[in-house]
Amino acid sequence: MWPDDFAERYRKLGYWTGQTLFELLTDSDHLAVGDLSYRRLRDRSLRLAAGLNHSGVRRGDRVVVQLPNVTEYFEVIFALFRLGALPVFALPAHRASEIGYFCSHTAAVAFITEHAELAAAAGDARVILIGDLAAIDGDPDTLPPGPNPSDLAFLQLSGGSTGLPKLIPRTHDDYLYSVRESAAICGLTPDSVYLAVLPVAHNFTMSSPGVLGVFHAGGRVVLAPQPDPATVFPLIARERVTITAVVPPIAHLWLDSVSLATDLSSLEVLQVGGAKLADSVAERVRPVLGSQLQQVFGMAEGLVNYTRLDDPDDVVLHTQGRPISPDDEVLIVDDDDRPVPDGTVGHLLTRGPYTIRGYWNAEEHNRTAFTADGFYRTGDLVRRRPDGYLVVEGRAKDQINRGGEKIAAEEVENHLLTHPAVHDVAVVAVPDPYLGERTCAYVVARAGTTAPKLSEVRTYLRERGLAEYKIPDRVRVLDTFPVTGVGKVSRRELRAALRAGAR
Ligand code: OOB
Repeated sequence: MWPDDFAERYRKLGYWTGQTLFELLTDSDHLAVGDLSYRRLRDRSLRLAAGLNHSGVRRGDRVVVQLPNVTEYFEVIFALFRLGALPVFALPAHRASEIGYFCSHTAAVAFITEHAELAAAAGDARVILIGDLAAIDGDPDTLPPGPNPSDLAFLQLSGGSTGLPKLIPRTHDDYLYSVRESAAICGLTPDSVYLAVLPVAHNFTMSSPGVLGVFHAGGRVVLAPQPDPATVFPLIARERVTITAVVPPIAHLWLDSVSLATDLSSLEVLQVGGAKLADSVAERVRPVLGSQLQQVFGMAEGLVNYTRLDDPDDVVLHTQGRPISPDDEVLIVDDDDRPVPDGTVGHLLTRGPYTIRGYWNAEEHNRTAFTADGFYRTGDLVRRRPDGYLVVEGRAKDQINRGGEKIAAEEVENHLLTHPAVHDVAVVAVPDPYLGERTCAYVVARAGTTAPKLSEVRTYLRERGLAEYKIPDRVRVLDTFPVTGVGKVSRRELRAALRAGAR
């Protein structure tokens, strides 16, 4: 993790305060989430922690958690935080392929899910279905000491650009710092009511300021089972929601559906992030919803940028914000790692008090994903304005951003390469007016076979247990792949060439 001199500095500056995430729960009778008060959530999490501990879950153990937006999710994560066991945050959309990998790669002791059909993928991990949780109960007085604040708190998933997803190790200290500062930047108070629309395990919903930011402020979380206007608008009206966070396509959909709304007058702030928000959508937020727009450009690896609530329109509408911390170091460099002047587009590198110094157990990958002096190579192409605000201009990583859902091209390619009729494949992003990007698989058929059609590709990948959002939207068949200069192209270059051609 961080070198000692950095850690010492971050402590001295008061960023790392020596608390653990479990300490976010107080004994207040104010509602925390759903119908659970802070006190009840705390008591229930302690009993669950004791029960899990009794059945063998220990400090440092990994537990893959895959739950939808329900109150049990909170009981589980706070129980694990109390024990010092590490939740591995899977998304509800993940299927056997991803779950199997998370369980085996982390040697997880348990897998907590609502999907009984994924049990077989868990391997040696004990499967705990959501309905079984209520019966796991123990005496909190039997609990062993909890984790240290500098210990890992959980493993978050990276959007990924390689064949297998990388895991992001976050500590109690570093995560709490980003949570506290985010809550302040977003003006959260005990009167805040936050609607969790995106999956609660995503970094945006969890900590930017997310559900944990709300708990820090003593506010209330309301859970949306789905993001569609028919579900969400009545919830906003009934619960007097003050702030929520969405990806651009959901913002777009809400704006187009506002005639269905009864009363959105409580909604003070609409946060939009996860993918680039088009100016044309940004400009409609205040006139149509009556809410302040806040752009959020963040990453599970750490760095989060926000437009501030009192920023002028020019900043809020046309930038992706500025970093949380005065000690977020932002470098914008050319292809040879030389800094470029403000206003010039370059690669964004960053390091700071809540940005990881390496992925979990991925030494080889870390050598290229981080610089020698510990900067994370985000893979994003940005421009810095003279006022310090960042504008996202594109991406250098082999990733598709499908409306905020991240897809590693290589991961999908590796699955398709196992198909008997596929000789070669390159998966690229194609522009889409609604999602920003969709996925196209360019396929070369194996000699003597016919390349699989879209429907076959989709069925094949589903059967391999790949999450639905990673399944290509289009398939294009080519006789051969274009080759450059020396003849042999890496798939990386090929993806770039096809991406350029697809636009
Ligand atoms: C958030 O986190 P991740 O880890 O799912 O994805 C991070 C990547 C960034 O590197 C960037 O490529 C893209 O998502 N991204 C944006 C963006 N916000 C994220 N690209 C353009 N404009 C934006 N506003 O997506 C995430 C984590 C915390 C808060 C918000 C988003």
